[in-house]
Amino acid sequence: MAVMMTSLFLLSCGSNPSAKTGNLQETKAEEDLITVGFSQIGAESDWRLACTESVESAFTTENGFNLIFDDGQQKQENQLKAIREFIDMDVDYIILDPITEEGWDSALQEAKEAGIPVIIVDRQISVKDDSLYTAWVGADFRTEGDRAVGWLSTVLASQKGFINFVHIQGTTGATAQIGRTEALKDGIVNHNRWVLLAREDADFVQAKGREVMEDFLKRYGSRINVCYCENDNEAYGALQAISAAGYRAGQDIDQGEILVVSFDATRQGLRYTMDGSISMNMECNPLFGPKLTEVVKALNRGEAVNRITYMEEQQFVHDDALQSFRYDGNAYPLTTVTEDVLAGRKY
Ligand code: GZL
Ligand code: ZN
Repeated sequence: MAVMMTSLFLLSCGSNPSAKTGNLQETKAEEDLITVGFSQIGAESDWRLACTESVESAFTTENGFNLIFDDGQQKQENQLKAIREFIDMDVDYIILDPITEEGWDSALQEAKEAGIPVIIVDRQISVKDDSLYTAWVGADFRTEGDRAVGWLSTVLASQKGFINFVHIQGTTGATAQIGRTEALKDGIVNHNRWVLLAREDADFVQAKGREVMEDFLKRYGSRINVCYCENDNEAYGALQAISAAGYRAGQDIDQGEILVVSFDATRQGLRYTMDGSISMNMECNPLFGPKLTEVVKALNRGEAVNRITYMEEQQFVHDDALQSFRYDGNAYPLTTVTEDVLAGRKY
């Protein structure tokens, strides 16, 4: 990151001697660009890569931006360091995707004192002074969880006995984890036959999802009826553990199948939802780029912007009872559905 920052620093501060004698028009064009520092969490999941790609393809020089990207490698201290480097570089705007909600007050206070507006994307932050950020664009994670639990409530309604859940959580303290976890906690309270066997943080990554599910299967084996994964990469890991232990993922829990639900609805996640390995997938839309450019350009024109902007999200269902794959009000027969129904989905 330091190397990339330094080269961009030279470029943007014009201390590179050739820039002085270079084509003035070009330097002028550079000065017209809106310089945006983007602190991204990391590259932990397919969803995250799609999020990064969306921002990078929207914040282009052709579109009037000079984007400085920093990969926080899943560590808050790296993100805090990037924010302070953006301040030193005197960027025009800072966009932050915060790994967890706490711990941003002092760095964002420094940005405020430097007169640099901050936009939060994806997950949320919890700060004492709400003026430390201007806008947030993201998903309503609690609603995502409630919609997942709502689907489970209908598909499990016919079950007579107790239904045993294992819960693979995302990064503790991330807004996505908080919303999706609280929804299941309430679901278990509201369904007297739902039982939680175990809950564990797998950091939204596949390897930990597999490790956690291997442990759950060792401890509970065929008692497990439902596996609630807080993102697709954890679900991929859980599916590996399920088949390696000789179990099957599916909706026929009376026959010992393990019903897996997930979040993100990435392309691979939807492939598993079509074949029934995942039974329900709640979309978490990562395509923030265009909305974020609108917010920055509006601010740059001195216009007010919405403080909160939610992304549109759909629920994808593998319906064994009706033998169909459903989303967006459409039902595709399981026997003939192909990936073509996902046309246009970029992630
Ligand atoms: C949700 C996002 C989560 C995704 C995971 O908006 O923060 O982080 O659900 C990603 O895939 O790692
Ligand atoms: Zn099926």
